[in-house]
Amino acid sequence: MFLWLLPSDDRSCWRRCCCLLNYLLLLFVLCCLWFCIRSDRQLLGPPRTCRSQGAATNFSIGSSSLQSIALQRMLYKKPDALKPPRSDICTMTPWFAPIVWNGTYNSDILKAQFEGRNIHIGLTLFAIKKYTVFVSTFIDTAEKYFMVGHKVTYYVFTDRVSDIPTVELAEGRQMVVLRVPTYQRWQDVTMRRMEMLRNYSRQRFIDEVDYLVCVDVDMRFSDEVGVEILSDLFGTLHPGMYGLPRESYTYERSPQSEAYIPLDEGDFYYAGGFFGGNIEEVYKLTNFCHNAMMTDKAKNIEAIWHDESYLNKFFLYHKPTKILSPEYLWDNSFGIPKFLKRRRFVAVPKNHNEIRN
Ligand code: 5GW
Ligand code: MN
Repeated sequence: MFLWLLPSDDRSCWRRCCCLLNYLLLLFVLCCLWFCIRSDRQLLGPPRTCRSQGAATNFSIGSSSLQSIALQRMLYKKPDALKPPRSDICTMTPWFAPIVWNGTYNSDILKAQFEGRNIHIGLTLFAIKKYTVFVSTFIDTAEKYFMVGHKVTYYVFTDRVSDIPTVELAEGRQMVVLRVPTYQRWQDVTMRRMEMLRNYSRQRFIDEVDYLVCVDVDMRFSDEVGVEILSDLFGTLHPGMYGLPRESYTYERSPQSEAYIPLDEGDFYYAGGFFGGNIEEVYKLTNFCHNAMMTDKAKNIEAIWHDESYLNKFFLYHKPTKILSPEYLWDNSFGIPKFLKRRRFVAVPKNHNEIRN
């Protein structure tokens, strides 16, 4: 209303100024709106940076749910970046797979990492023909030392279901007896394990367990075997061959065989009596071994150490993500070398003539 007090020229000038100011204000409001919408879109879009570590969070990607691990305050000896925990043995492969020896890991930290994951482990054993005599010692000692505190299912493959003893198991542990065919040739008895593990991995294990541990039955547990062994794919150093040059490993040396490994190749000699991993990896391993055996069989060939030879071929070109030291598969007939601080899983002496006929 003061405008009317001004001269007419000044009035129109003042109006123009007001108009300009209004336009500027409108532009400012529009800019603000545009920025708001833009930042809203960014918030709704996919996260651009990793979530901060430390807090326990559950989130989903596609259909699978991932869980991050939060550790509590713990007191333990600090690792030393300039000093390996042990210098008498090799603890790491050139493809960065740890080799599990006593004194190289802290089981409290590992236990805390696995806590809350509620993992379920399948332990597979074959007791065909007279090998059923080994089952009760195997299970009794496994109850004491194998994955104590975790969910465990023993899968006992046998042709003599009525010979399998009923054993009282700790809470969270169960036994499943699976009837399988008998093969006449003993070589087929050990080799066909791959086929059966392959089939059951696809048909059953994938729905029931997170990890499989596949072992010989003529064994006893005599010390802890826990989550330190678990990894996507693991094998075990053979107790008779860990220190030898590759040329003297008893790999299959005939180029006609699918298990053939040339003299200038090979990392370790892995034992047929202890391997495992997640179900997908165990499926790939057993499927490869069974198919390779069938290809050889069609040519009337059988690798020198049967399933073990094909296992070694697989591990050469599909390197395990973890390797167990011979602490996990020992035979007392090899004595007790100084570097062997624990014997966790040991062969039960058997009368070959008596048990194999
Ligand atoms: C029988 C005769 C000769 C070799 C093996 C067998 C045999 C093996 C058998 O009659 N029944 C049977 O269940 N097996 C399974 O194959 C067992 O799970 C056994 O632990 C595995 C490997 O055979 P081993 O333990 O006799 O082989 P080594 O090399 O450990 O002595
Ligand atoms: Mn054995």
